[in-house]
Amino acid sequence: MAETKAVEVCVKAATGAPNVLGDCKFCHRVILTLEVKKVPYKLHIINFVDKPQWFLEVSPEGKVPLIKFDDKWIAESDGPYVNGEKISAVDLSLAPKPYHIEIPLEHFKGWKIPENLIHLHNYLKLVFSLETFEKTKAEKKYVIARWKPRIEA
Ligand SMILES: N[C@@H](CCC(=O)N[C@@H](CS)C(=O)NCC(=O)O)C(=O)O
Repeated sequence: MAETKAVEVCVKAATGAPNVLGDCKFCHRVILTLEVKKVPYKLHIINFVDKPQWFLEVSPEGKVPLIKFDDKWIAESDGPYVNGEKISAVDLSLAPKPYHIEIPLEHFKGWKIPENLIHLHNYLKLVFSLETFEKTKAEKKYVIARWKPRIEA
C-alpha cells in the first residue's frame, strides 16, 4: 500500500508574536477544515517580517496559506465563489437568502444593500445571473406577495 504523506500547512504568524498563529482568514479556513475533518497536519507558522528561505522557495509569491499534499505544496487559489473557482454547496445555501431578503426589504422598507459593499454586489450579480438560479427563483412579485400580509398586518 502506498504510504500516505503527512499534510503540512503554512500559516501566518501573529503580529508581534512570530511563534503564535496569526490573523489570516484564508489560513483559518484551511486549518479549521483540517481540524473538523480530523486530518492530522504539521503546522508551520511563518513570520512575515522575516519569511524563511525554504518558504519563499515553495511559495514564490510568499503567500499563505500553503498546503502540502503528497509532497507537493499547493497555494489556495482565488475565485468568484465562496470556495474559489467552482460553485459549491456553500454558495447554493447562501445565495437564495439575500435574494429573499433583499426584495421585501427594498419594497417595504426602501432598504438596499449599501453601494460600497462592492464584493458583495459582484458576488450577488454573479450568482443571481446563473441560468440555474434564474430558472429556480420565484418571481419578484411573488416574493413581495408572500410578505405583504405579514408586513401590513
Ligand atoms: N486566498 C488567496 C489569498 C491569500 C493571501 O492573500 N494571503 C495573505 C495573508 S492574509 C498573504 O499571504 N499575503 C502576502 C504578504 O502579505 O506578504 C490565495 O491564496 O491566493
